[in-house]
Amino acid sequence: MNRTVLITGASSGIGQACAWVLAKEGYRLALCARRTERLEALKQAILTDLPETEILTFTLDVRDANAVQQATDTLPADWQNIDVLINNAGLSQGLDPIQQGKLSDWDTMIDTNIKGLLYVSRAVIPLMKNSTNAHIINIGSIAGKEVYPNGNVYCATKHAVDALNKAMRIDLLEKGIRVSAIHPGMVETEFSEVRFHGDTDRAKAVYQGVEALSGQDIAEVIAFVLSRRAHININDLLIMPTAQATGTIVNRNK
Ligand code: NDP
Ligand code: 8X3
Repeated sequence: MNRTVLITGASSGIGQACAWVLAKEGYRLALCARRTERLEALKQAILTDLPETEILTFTLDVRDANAVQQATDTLPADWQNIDVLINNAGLSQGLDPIQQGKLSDWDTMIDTNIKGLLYVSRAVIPLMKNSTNAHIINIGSIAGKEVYPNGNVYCATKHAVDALNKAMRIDLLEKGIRVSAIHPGMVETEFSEVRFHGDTDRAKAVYQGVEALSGQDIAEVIAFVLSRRAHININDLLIMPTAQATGTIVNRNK
């Protein structure tokens, strides 16, 4: 049977691109996010192009520990073996100095990027027990490798993902589950629109004059990482646009 991948945050950006790229490689797709209608539209679009693809969609807010457990406990019988988990759901909220940060923004980032990733991993890892080729991909960020002005809490959550990636690698070693972190720099998705609470002009300015990465660029690297022979684990990759040297040093001369 083809490998089954569960992708969190598949309704947009990197997660959506992973769904497309892995569908083309013959994976069975279990796709979740909060925006169900987006998942349904994605499913239909993939089925139009690639009618053989097996796709399961379900609504999930990764911040809700009970909902995460319930969703994985009630997966249809033929979806209870998961080979690949892509912990992609995540977001940034605000870009404020720490003394002015909004508590609700902090809670949302911590609950989604750290606690959500933990809840999903804890619920899905038992579903990998029959897989002969199990692999977890954790989506970190350049923000998990360095900090930048006003990035404070978002950077802290992605540093936590970096730490959890290393910790999972140790704890899951005996189970033979591969664990890899993908740390992108600037990727043009809905990320900045979400960070700036729907301010599209401010979001557009982030990508002005620079060729950012696309979700597809990241998804293709993930497909490569997943396709290595079983004795190879790519622990950690930092992937930047050519025009971006650090979180904040960007050549905008495009
Ligand atoms: P998008 O905003 O385009 O996509 C984010 C996805 O996460 C959406 O599908 C969204 O779905 C989902 N999501 C957010 N909150 C929740 C939640 N509580 N429960 C379930 N799903 C949720 O951004 P990206 O594709 O860019 O972001 C994907 C990942 O990549 C994130 O972890 C982000 O931190 C990381 N990243 C992004 C970079 C960038 O520059 N864009 C760079 C480095 C890392 P929905 O709203 O439907 O629930
Ligand atoms: C998203 C990229 O540079 O805004 O993780 O932190 S950045």
